[in-house]
Amino acid sequence: MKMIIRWFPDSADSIPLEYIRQVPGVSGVATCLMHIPVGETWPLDDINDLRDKIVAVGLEMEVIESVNVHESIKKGIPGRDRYIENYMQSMRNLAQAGVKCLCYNVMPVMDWVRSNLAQVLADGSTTMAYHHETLIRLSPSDLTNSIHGSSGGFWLPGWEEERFPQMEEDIRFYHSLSEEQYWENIAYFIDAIVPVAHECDINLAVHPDDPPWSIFGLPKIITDAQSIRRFLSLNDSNRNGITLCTGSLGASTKNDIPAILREFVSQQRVPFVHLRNIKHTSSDKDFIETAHFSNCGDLDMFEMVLALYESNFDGYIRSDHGRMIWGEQGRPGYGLYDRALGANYLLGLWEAIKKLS
Ligand code: DNO
Repeated sequence: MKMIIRWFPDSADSIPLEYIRQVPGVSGVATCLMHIPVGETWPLDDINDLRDKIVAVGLEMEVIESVNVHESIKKGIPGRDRYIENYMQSMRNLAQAGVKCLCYNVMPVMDWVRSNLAQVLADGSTTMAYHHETLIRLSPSDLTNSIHGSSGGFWLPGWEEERFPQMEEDIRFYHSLSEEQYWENIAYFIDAIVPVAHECDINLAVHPDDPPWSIFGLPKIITDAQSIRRFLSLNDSNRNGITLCTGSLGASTKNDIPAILREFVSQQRVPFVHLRNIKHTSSDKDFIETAHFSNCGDLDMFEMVLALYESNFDGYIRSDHGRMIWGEQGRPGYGLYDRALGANYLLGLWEAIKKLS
Protein backbone atom coordinates (compact mmCIF):
# COMPACT_ATOMS: atom_id res chain seq x y z
CA MET A 1 0.00 0.00 0.00
CA LYS A 2 1.28 3.49 -0.80
CA MET A 3 -0.09 6.71 0.70
CA ILE A 4 -0.14 9.65 -1.70
CA ILE A 5 -1.55 13.18 -1.80
CA ARG A 6 -3.22 14.96 -4.70
CA TRP A 7 -1.23 17.91 -6.02
CA PHE A 8 -1.78 20.28 -8.96
CA PRO A 9 1.17 21.68 -10.96
CA ASP A 10 1.69 25.06 -12.71
CA SER A 11 0.84 27.30 -9.74
CA ALA A 12 -2.60 25.71 -9.61
CA ASP A 13 -1.92 24.58 -6.06
CA SER A 14 -1.19 26.59 -2.95
CA ILE A 15 1.08 23.85 -1.60
CA PRO A 16 4.78 23.55 -2.47
CA LEU A 17 5.75 19.99 -3.39
CA GLU A 18 8.49 20.18 -0.75
CA TYR A 19 5.81 20.44 1.96
CA ILE A 20 4.16 17.25 0.75
CA ARG A 21 7.53 15.54 1.01
CA GLN A 22 7.52 16.44 4.72
CA VAL A 23 4.27 14.59 5.47
CA PRO A 24 5.32 11.35 7.20
CA GLY A 25 4.60 8.19 5.23
CA VAL A 26 3.63 9.87 1.96
CA SER A 27 5.47 8.42 -1.03
CA GLY A 28 4.15 10.47 -3.90
CA VAL A 29 1.46 12.58 -5.50
CA ALA A 30 -1.57 12.03 -7.71
CA THR A 31 -1.30 14.76 -10.30
CA CYS A 32 -2.10 15.85 -13.85
CA LEU A 33 -1.09 18.18 -16.66
CA MET A 34 -3.17 21.33 -16.30
CA HIS A 35 -2.42 23.01 -19.61
CA ILE A 36 -3.68 20.39 -22.07
CA PRO A 37 -7.27 20.96 -23.25
CA VAL A 38 -9.64 18.07 -22.56
CA GLY A 39 -9.42 15.57 -25.42
CA GLU A 40 -5.91 16.42 -26.62
CA THR A 41 -2.95 14.04 -26.28
CA TRP A 42 -0.67 14.57 -23.29
CA PRO A 43 2.83 15.01 -24.81
CA LEU A 44 5.55 12.71 -23.49
CA ASP A 45 8.00 15.58 -22.94
CA ASP A 46 5.52 17.48 -20.75
CA ILE A 47 4.79 14.35 -18.72
CA ASN A 48 8.49 13.67 -18.26
CA ASP A 49 9.13 17.27 -17.16
CA LEU A 50 6.41 17.02 -14.55
CA ARG A 51 7.72 13.67 -13.31
CA ASP A 52 11.27 15.02 -13.07
CA LYS A 53 10.08 17.94 -10.96
CA ILE A 54 8.27 15.59 -8.59
CA VAL A 55 11.08 13.06 -8.40
CA ALA A 56 13.58 15.87 -7.73
CA VAL A 57 11.98 16.53 -4.33
CA GLY A 58 11.93 12.83 -3.45
CA LEU A 59 8.34 11.97 -4.36
CA GLU A 60 6.88 9.56 -6.94
CA MET A 61 4.48 10.23 -9.80
CA GLU A 62 2.86 6.83 -10.23
CA VAL A 63 -0.76 8.01 -10.23
CA ILE A 64 -2.45 10.44 -12.60
CA GLU A 65 -5.71 12.08 -11.60
CA SER A 66 -7.16 12.66 -14.11
CA VAL A 67 -7.04 12.44 -17.87
CA ASN A 68 -10.55 13.74 -18.47
CA VAL A 69 -12.77 12.11 -21.07
CA HIS A 70 -13.92 14.36 -23.91
CA GLU A 71 -17.66 15.00 -23.98
CA SER A 72 -17.90 13.61 -27.57
CA ILE A 73 -16.95 10.19 -26.21
CA LYS A 74 -19.56 10.36 -23.46
CA LYS A 75 -22.16 11.61 -25.93
CA GLY A 76 -21.19 8.94 -28.47
CA ILE A 77 -21.18 11.42 -31.35
CA PRO A 78 -19.16 11.46 -34.58
CA GLY A 79 -15.65 12.61 -33.89
CA ARG A 80 -15.30 10.52 -30.76
CA ASP A 81 -12.77 8.15 -32.39
CA ARG A 82 -10.22 10.92 -32.73
CA TYR A 83 -10.53 11.70 -29.02
CA ILE A 84 -10.29 8.01 -28.13
CA GLU A 85 -7.10 7.73 -30.20
CA ASN A 86 -5.69 10.72 -28.31
CA TYR A 87 -6.66 9.13 -25.01
CA MET A 88 -4.88 5.92 -25.92
CA GLN A 89 -1.76 7.83 -26.90
CA SER A 90 -1.85 9.72 -23.60
CA MET A 91 -2.00 6.38 -21.81
CA ARG A 92 1.03 5.11 -23.68
CA ASN A 93 2.97 8.28 -22.94
CA LEU A 94 2.05 8.17 -19.26
CA ALA A 95 3.10 4.54 -18.97
CA GLN A 96 6.39 5.34 -20.65
CA ALA A 97 7.03 8.00 -18.01
CA GLY A 98 6.47 5.44 -15.24
CA VAL A 99 2.80 6.03 -14.39
CA LYS A 100 1.10 2.90 -13.05
CA CYS A 101 -2.44 4.03 -12.33
CA LEU A 102 -4.80 6.32 -14.21
CA CYS A 103 -7.85 7.75 -12.44
CA TYR A 104 -10.63 9.21 -14.62
CA ASN A 105 -14.39 9.57 -14.52
CA VAL A 106 -17.38 9.11 -16.79
CA MET A 107 -19.64 11.76 -15.29
CA PRO A 108 -21.43 13.70 -18.03
CA VAL A 109 -20.94 17.48 -18.33
CA MET A 110 -19.48 18.09 -14.88
CA ASP A 111 -17.21 16.41 -12.36
CA TRP A 112 -18.19 16.37 -8.65
CA VAL A 113 -20.31 19.21 -7.39
CA ARG A 114 -21.09 20.95 -4.10
CA SER A 115 -23.54 23.70 -3.18
CA ASN A 116 -21.13 25.47 -0.82
CA LEU A 117 -17.35 25.34 -1.02
CA ALA A 118 -16.71 27.03 2.32
CA GLN A 119 -19.36 26.29 4.91
CA VAL A 120 -18.25 27.46 8.34
CA LEU A 121 -18.25 24.74 11.00
CA ALA A 122 -18.67 25.15 14.76
CA ASP A 123 -14.89 24.96 15.29
CA GLY A 124 -14.28 27.84 12.85
CA SER A 125 -12.89 25.66 10.05
CA THR A 126 -14.60 25.64 6.66
CA THR A 127 -15.64 22.70 4.56
CA MET A 128 -17.49 21.78 1.39
CA ALA A 129 -21.19 21.04 1.69
CA TYR A 130 -23.87 19.56 -0.53
CA HIS A 131 -27.48 20.62 -0.05
CA HIS A 132 -29.63 18.94 -2.67
CA GLU A 133 -32.58 21.36 -2.81
CA THR A 134 -30.26 24.36 -3.02
CA LEU A 135 -28.20 22.76 -5.75
CA ILE A 136 -30.98 21.65 -8.06
CA ARG A 137 -32.55 25.11 -7.97
CA LEU A 138 -29.39 26.63 -9.48
CA SER A 139 -29.20 27.24 -13.21
CA PRO A 140 -26.01 25.94 -14.85
CA SER A 141 -24.66 29.49 -15.00
CA ASP A 142 -25.49 30.15 -11.31
CA LEU A 143 -23.69 26.93 -10.55
CA THR A 144 -20.57 27.73 -12.55
CA ASN A 145 -20.50 31.24 -11.04
CA SER A 146 -20.77 29.87 -7.54
CA ILE A 147 -18.14 27.18 -8.15
CA HIS A 148 -15.79 29.67 -9.72
CA GLY A 149 -16.57 32.60 -7.44
CA SER A 150 -15.94 30.75 -4.21
CA SER A 151 -13.03 28.52 -5.08
CA GLY A 152 -10.36 30.92 -3.83
CA GLY A 153 -9.04 31.80 -7.27
CA PHE A 154 -8.79 28.15 -8.32
CA TRP A 155 -11.42 26.16 -10.14
CA LEU A 156 -12.53 22.78 -8.95
CA PRO A 157 -10.88 19.86 -10.74
CA GLY A 158 -12.98 18.93 -13.77
CA TRP A 159 -14.58 22.40 -13.85
CA GLU A 160 -12.30 23.85 -16.50
CA GLU A 161 -13.56 27.19 -17.82
CA GLU A 162 -13.54 25.93 -21.40
CA ARG A 163 -16.50 23.69 -20.54
CA PHE A 164 -18.72 26.48 -19.18
CA PRO A 165 -20.14 27.98 -22.41
CA GLN A 166 -21.48 24.59 -23.56
CA MET A 167 -22.84 23.44 -20.25
CA GLU A 168 -26.52 24.25 -20.80
CA GLU A 169 -26.49 22.77 -24.29
CA ASP A 170 -24.67 19.66 -23.07
CA ILE A 171 -27.18 19.15 -20.27
CA ARG A 172 -30.02 19.38 -22.83
CA PHE A 173 -28.27 16.83 -25.04
CA TYR A 174 -28.37 14.22 -22.28
CA HIS A 175 -32.09 14.74 -21.73
CA SER A 176 -32.68 12.92 -25.00
CA LEU A 177 -30.21 10.10 -24.33
CA SER A 178 -31.33 7.10 -22.30
CA GLU A 179 -29.20 5.71 -19.51
CA GLU A 180 -28.79 2.50 -21.57
CA GLN A 181 -27.45 4.52 -24.50
CA TYR A 182 -25.07 6.25 -22.11
CA TRP A 183 -23.79 2.85 -20.93
CA GLU A 184 -23.25 1.88 -24.57
CA ASN A 185 -21.16 4.98 -25.20
CA ILE A 186 -19.03 4.26 -22.17
CA ALA A 187 -18.69 0.58 -23.16
CA TYR A 188 -17.40 1.68 -26.59
CA PHE A 189 -14.70 3.73 -24.87
CA ILE A 190 -13.77 0.95 -22.43
CA ASP A 191 -13.50 -1.59 -25.27
CA ALA A 192 -10.94 0.67 -26.90
CA ILE A 193 -8.79 1.63 -23.92
CA VAL A 194 -8.54 -1.59 -21.87
CA PRO A 195 -6.38 -3.39 -24.48
CA VAL A 196 -4.01 -0.41 -24.40
CA ALA A 197 -3.90 -0.61 -20.60
CA HIS A 198 -2.77 -4.23 -21.00
CA GLU A 199 -0.24 -3.42 -23.63
CA CYS A 200 1.40 -0.71 -21.52
CA ASP A 201 0.84 -2.08 -17.99
CA ILE A 202 -1.27 0.69 -16.58
CA ASN A 203 -4.24 0.24 -14.24
CA LEU A 204 -7.38 2.14 -15.16
CA ALA A 205 -9.37 3.38 -12.17
CA VAL A 206 -12.72 4.98 -12.88
CA HIS A 207 -14.01 7.32 -10.19
CA PRO A 208 -17.62 6.88 -9.02
CA ASP A 209 -20.19 9.60 -9.64
CA ASP A 210 -20.33 12.32 -7.02
CA PRO A 211 -23.01 12.76 -5.78
CA PRO A 212 -24.15 9.19 -6.51
CA TRP A 213 -27.55 10.20 -7.89
CA SER A 214 -28.80 12.09 -10.91
CA ILE A 215 -28.79 15.90 -10.90
CA PHE A 216 -30.09 18.19 -13.66
CA GLY A 217 -31.53 15.09 -15.39
CA LEU A 218 -28.04 13.74 -16.21
CA PRO A 219 -27.27 10.01 -16.32
CA LYS A 220 -25.18 8.89 -13.34
CA ILE A 221 -24.01 5.35 -13.85
CA ILE A 222 -21.46 4.48 -11.15
CA THR A 223 -23.27 4.91 -7.88
CA ASP A 224 -23.41 1.61 -5.95
CA ALA A 225 -22.16 -2.00 -5.83
CA GLN A 226 -24.46 -3.18 -8.59
CA SER A 227 -23.44 -0.46 -11.04
CA ILE A 228 -19.76 -1.03 -10.20
CA ARG A 229 -20.26 -4.73 -11.00
CA ARG A 230 -21.79 -3.76 -14.33
CA PHE A 231 -19.01 -1.31 -15.11
CA LEU A 232 -16.30 -3.86 -14.30
CA SER A 233 -18.02 -6.51 -16.41
CA LEU A 234 -17.81 -4.24 -19.47
CA ASN A 235 -14.34 -5.72 -19.65
CA ASP A 236 -13.28 -8.44 -17.21
CA SER A 237 -9.61 -7.56 -17.30
CA ASN A 238 -8.26 -6.46 -13.93
CA ARG A 239 -6.71 -3.50 -15.74
CA ASN A 240 -10.30 -2.23 -15.86
CA GLY A 241 -10.62 -1.10 -12.25
CA ILE A 242 -12.18 1.48 -9.99
CA THR A 243 -11.05 4.34 -7.78
CA LEU A 244 -12.98 3.45 -4.68
CA CYS A 245 -14.00 6.79 -3.21
CA THR A 246 -15.59 6.30 0.21
CA GLY A 247 -16.97 9.83 0.35
CA SER A 248 -18.64 9.74 -3.07
CA LEU A 249 -20.27 6.35 -2.58
CA GLY A 250 -20.87 7.06 1.12
CA ALA A 251 -23.08 10.05 0.29
CA SER A 252 -25.76 7.45 -0.41
CA THR A 253 -26.87 5.95 2.90
CA LYS A 254 -27.84 2.79 1.00
CA ASN A 255 -24.20 1.95 0.26
CA ASP A 256 -22.33 -0.36 2.65
CA ILE A 257 -18.82 0.91 1.94
CA PRO A 258 -16.75 -1.70 3.84
CA ALA A 259 -18.69 -4.45 1.98
CA ILE A 260 -18.07 -2.69 -1.35
CA LEU A 261 -14.36 -2.40 -0.53
CA ARG A 262 -14.14 -6.06 0.42
CA GLU A 263 -15.93 -7.25 -2.72
CA PHE A 264 -13.90 -5.34 -5.28
CA VAL A 265 -10.51 -5.24 -3.56
CA SER A 266 -10.52 -9.03 -3.17
CA GLN A 267 -11.19 -9.28 -6.93
CA GLN A 268 -8.12 -7.08 -7.50
CA ARG A 269 -10.18 -4.42 -9.22
CA VAL A 270 -9.26 -1.48 -6.94
CA PRO A 271 -5.88 0.07 -7.76
CA PHE A 272 -6.71 3.37 -6.05
CA VAL A 273 -8.73 4.40 -2.99
CA HIS A 274 -9.88 7.87 -1.91
CA LEU A 275 -10.52 7.76 1.82
CA ARG A 276 -12.62 10.53 3.32
CA ASN A 277 -15.48 10.99 5.73
CA ILE A 278 -18.80 12.78 5.38
CA LYS A 279 -21.69 13.62 7.68
CA HIS A 280 -25.29 13.77 6.59
CA THR A 281 -27.09 16.88 7.71
CA SER A 282 -30.74 17.82 7.14
CA SER A 283 -31.63 14.80 4.95
CA ASP A 284 -30.15 11.69 3.35
CA LYS A 285 -29.20 13.79 0.34
CA ASP A 286 -27.47 16.57 2.26
CA PHE A 287 -24.01 16.29 3.70
CA ILE A 288 -20.83 18.07 4.74
CA GLU A 289 -17.29 16.83 4.32
CA THR A 290 -15.72 16.28 7.74
CA ALA A 291 -12.27 15.55 9.11
CA HIS A 292 -11.20 11.97 8.41
CA PHE A 293 -11.48 10.78 12.05
CA SER A 294 -14.44 8.34 12.37
CA ASN A 295 -16.05 10.26 15.24
CA CYS A 296 -16.36 13.36 13.04
CA GLY A 297 -18.56 11.79 10.38
CA ASP A 298 -20.92 8.97 9.44
CA LEU A 299 -18.29 6.64 7.97
CA ASP A 300 -16.28 4.31 10.19
CA MET A 301 -12.75 4.74 8.90
CA PHE A 302 -11.43 1.88 11.01
CA GLU A 303 -13.83 -0.47 9.20
CA MET A 304 -12.66 0.94 5.85
CA VAL A 305 -8.98 0.39 6.58
CA LEU A 306 -9.71 -3.03 8.09
CA ALA A 307 -11.59 -4.02 4.93
CA LEU A 308 -8.65 -2.90 2.79
CA TYR A 309 -6.09 -4.67 4.95
CA GLU A 310 -8.02 -7.93 5.19
CA SER A 311 -8.61 -7.98 1.42
CA ASN A 312 -4.85 -7.64 0.82
CA PHE A 313 -5.10 -4.18 -0.71
CA ASP A 314 -1.89 -3.35 -2.51
CA GLY A 315 -2.63 -0.13 -4.39
CA TYR A 316 -2.57 3.60 -3.72
CA ILE A 317 -4.56 5.42 -1.05
CA ARG A 318 -4.95 9.12 -0.76
CA SER A 319 -6.49 11.04 2.06
CA ASP A 320 -9.24 12.94 0.32
CA HIS A 321 -10.83 16.35 0.73
CA GLY A 322 -10.02 18.14 3.94
CA ARG A 323 -11.43 21.14 5.71
CA MET A 324 -9.60 24.45 5.66
CA ILE A 325 -8.01 24.75 9.09
CA TRP A 326 -5.41 26.90 10.85
CA GLY A 327 -6.11 29.82 8.51
CA GLU A 328 -4.94 27.99 5.40
CA GLN A 329 -5.99 29.49 2.06
CA GLY A 330 -6.08 27.29 -1.03
CA ARG A 331 -8.08 25.04 -3.26
CA PRO A 332 -11.34 24.02 -1.59
CA GLY A 333 -10.92 20.49 -0.25
CA TYR A 334 -7.26 20.42 -1.17
CA GLY A 335 -5.48 22.27 1.59
CA LEU A 336 -2.42 20.64 3.11
CA TYR A 337 -3.12 20.57 6.84
CA ASP A 338 -6.31 18.56 7.11
CA ARG A 339 -5.24 16.11 4.41
CA ALA A 340 -1.88 15.60 6.16
CA LEU A 341 -3.73 14.91 9.43
CA GLY A 342 -5.99 12.52 7.51
CA ALA A 343 -3.09 10.69 5.84
CA ASN A 344 -1.39 10.12 9.17
CA TYR A 345 -4.58 9.02 10.92
CA LEU A 346 -5.13 6.47 8.13
CA LEU A 347 -1.51 5.32 8.25
CA GLY A 348 -1.89 4.93 12.02
CA LEU A 349 -4.96 2.75 11.57
CA TRP A 350 -3.11 0.65 8.97
CA GLU A 351 -0.07 0.20 11.25
CA ALA A 352 -2.21 -0.80 14.24
CA ILE A 353 -4.27 -3.30 12.23
CA LYS A 354 -1.13 -4.77 10.70
CA LYS A 355 0.62 -5.20 14.04
CA LEU A 356 -2.44 -6.70 15.72
CA SER A 357 -3.06 -9.13 12.87
C1 DNO B 1 -12.71 15.03 -6.29
C2 DNO B 1 -12.03 14.05 -7.09
C3 DNO B 1 -12.54 14.01 -8.50
C4 DNO B 1 -11.78 12.97 -9.30
C5 DNO B 1 -12.29 12.84 -10.70
C6 DNO B 1 -11.58 11.76 -11.42
O1 DNO B 1 -12.13 15.44 -5.34
O2 DNO B 1 -12.05 12.82 -6.48
O3 DNO B 1 -12.38 15.27 -9.08
O4 DNO B 1 -10.45 13.35 -9.37
O5 DNO B 1 -13.65 12.61 -10.71
O6 DNO B 1 -11.65 11.98 -12.77
